[in-house]
Amino acid sequence: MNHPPGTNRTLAIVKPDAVESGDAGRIVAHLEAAGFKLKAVRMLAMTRAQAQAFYAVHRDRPFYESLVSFMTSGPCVPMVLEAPQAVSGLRRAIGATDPAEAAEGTVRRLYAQSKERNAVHGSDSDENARKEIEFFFPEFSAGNAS
Ligand code: FUP
Repeated sequence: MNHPPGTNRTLAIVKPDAVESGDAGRIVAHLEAAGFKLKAVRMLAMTRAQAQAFYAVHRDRPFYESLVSFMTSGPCVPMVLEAPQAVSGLRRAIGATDPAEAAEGTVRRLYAQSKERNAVHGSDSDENARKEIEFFFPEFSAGNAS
């Protein structure tokens, strides 16, 4: 393959709102049907420290504290997904941050409640995908995963 290691993988998270509403399985099935192969998955309740670290890039934004509270309000389901052009493909499949702006048939359009409680996360670049995969799956770095 021509691409650097990891560029065909991305990280998705089914967020606490969608786990609570019982849509986690449907969201995984939606992504599998969209062509992503599930390579790793786990469920955890993030600590505040984990959520703060995961969203550190947003720490100066007005929604940061609320976002951290939401992301620690219940368990979430991070997963590693594999497909050609995984990062851009997942962003397309999940839709715009605000479900009111998300395209028809996208995960957020189907399952999200608001811009904050928006059902799912998807890495926004290959570099962030590698970092975010490492964050939740340290055993699954590009070097040692098959
Ligand atoms: P996205 O990459 O689509 O998840 O969106 P952003 O990186 O812009 O935002 C990260 C997370 O912050 C979103 F998933 C939800 C949250 N957010 C808010 O709660 N309010 C906002 O106004 C913008 C983002």
